[in-house]
Parts: sequence; structure tokens; C-alpha cells
Amino acid sequence: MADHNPVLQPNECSSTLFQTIAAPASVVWALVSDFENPQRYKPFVRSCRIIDGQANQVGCLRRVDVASGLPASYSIERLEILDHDQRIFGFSIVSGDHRLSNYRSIMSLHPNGGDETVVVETYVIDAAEANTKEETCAFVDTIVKLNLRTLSRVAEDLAGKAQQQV
Ligand code: A8S
Repeated sequence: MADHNPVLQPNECSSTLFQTIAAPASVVWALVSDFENPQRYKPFVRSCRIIDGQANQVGCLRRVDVASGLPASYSIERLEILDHDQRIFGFSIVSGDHRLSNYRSIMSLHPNGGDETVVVETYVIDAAEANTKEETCAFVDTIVKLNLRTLSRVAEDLAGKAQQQV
């Protein structure tokens, strides 16, 4: 089971977001589990490369460069969990020129019958210095919601295309 109820330290905040996608879990999982290519569904990601370890092996590190105009330009992230059987994916942010401190996220996929998938994503983060927990979570929520909505659109596109080939 993915842990969507983390125990929080006093300086941490957390949020859980849900997205229903009209595509099979296998299609959504192919996108989510591709640690090397977050740009497939994260609209702010400009490019990404593995900088340590073997791609898609737990413990490997990726460098993510993000679009200009954001309060940061890059992020170094570690693959923490990759469970293909239960479809659970987790990563943490270990450094970068942003203000997100001690960020980690876990995502699980749940087939919903009728070829639908429910994605549940929970993140935990330290409240940014000079910001309240609410402000920190509001900022991150905006990014994660946009990622999940884009994931939905891309997966539904792929599923639609797959169907046309039958
Ligand atoms: C994710 C989640 C987040 C990514 C944030 C929160 C980020 O890529 C962006 C802006 C920032 O200020 C921080 O699943 C950082 O990717 C879009 C560069 C890390």
C-alpha cells in the first residue's frame, strides 16, 4: 500500500490530490513510471537527464531543467519507489536552485473499472522559510494539479490512439 497518510513534523505540510483519468492504468503507469522523462506530462519541465545511477533504478538521480519564468531553473531528484506490481511511484527533491525543501511525493494508480484510472498523489514538504505552511502548499498544489491534469490529457490521448489502431 502507498502511504497517503504520512506523519508530519511540526514544520511540514502535506496535501493529497486525486485525478480520474479515462485511460487504462497500464497507459497511465507507462507515463508515471518513466523517471527519465517527466516532460511527457509535466508542462514546466524543459528537459531532464539522469546524472547518477542507472535510469529507473531506485536511488538514481535526475536533473530536471524547468521553463523560464519560474522561481527556479533546475531541480535534482531521486527515485525512491518504483513498484510495477502495485503501481506505486515515489521521488524526492534533493537539491536545486528552488525553495522547495525536503519535498517528497508518492503516487499510486487505482484501476476504476471501465478502463478508468484514479491517480492519488501525496506530497510532504517543509514550510518554506518566510512562508506559512498554507502558502507553501498552495504553491505546490498549483504545480501538482497542473501536472495531474496534463497527465490525464496525455494518457487519454494515448489511450484514444491505441483504440483507433484496433
Ligand atoms: C513535481 C512537483 C513539483 C515541482 C516543482 C512541486 C518545480 O519543478 C517547479 C517550480 C519550482 O519552483 C520548483 O512533481 C521545482 O515536479 C515547476 C523546480 C522543483
